[in-house]
Amino acid sequence: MEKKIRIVEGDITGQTVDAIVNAANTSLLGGGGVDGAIHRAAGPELLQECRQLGGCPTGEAKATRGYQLPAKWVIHTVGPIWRGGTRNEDALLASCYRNSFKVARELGARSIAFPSISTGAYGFPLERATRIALREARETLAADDRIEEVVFVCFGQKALETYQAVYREAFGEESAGGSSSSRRK
Ligand code: AR6
Repeated sequence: MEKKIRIVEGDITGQTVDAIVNAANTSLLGGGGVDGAIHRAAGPELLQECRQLGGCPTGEAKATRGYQLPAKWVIHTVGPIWRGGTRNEDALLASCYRNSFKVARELGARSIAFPSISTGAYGFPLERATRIALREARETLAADDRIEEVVFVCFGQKALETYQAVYREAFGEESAGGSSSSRRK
């Protein structure tokens, strides 16, 4: 089961998977960070489709097509803004992962790549977020045979090392996937 989780360093827009997850905001109309990168790589049709979705509450997820991305779908989720940990941030972040997996199942996606939701502009502590991400992936993979591969795309060395360390702690072994992504555009 654990072998279905891969940890790679790189840019999520180059990932060859069925669906990539976007760390968006409640407007779903684009932004900076990974959201900006995904919109640039997918092309303007992505924004056109996002305009039809009417936004998305924190912790939920909505899908669009991937347009010029190698991924067929983009699952847009909205992570919590970190406010010190007292505003239900952990549960909301877990809900982003859970709802993204739920949407992936509905789409029939077998492989899905995640960025580190909320850990950039939204300020969620990286290690704490990584524990939640890996726990949710593990639980989904244990309960669901249809999702075959979950890729965590780490943007930079610090994120990569954090994911690998939390993975070792949780699973007691090295993760599959190596230390650099050959799928970068
Ligand atoms: N591929 C993979 N990961 C990336 C990429 C990329 N191309 N670019 C950045 N990251 P952030 P948030 C990492 O700020 O914290 C946007 O403006 C980055 O290093 O993109 O959820 C939205 O519109 C970090 O680890 O998202 C919202 O307003 C992670 O992606 C707001 O930012 C998430 O950082 C959402 O903030």
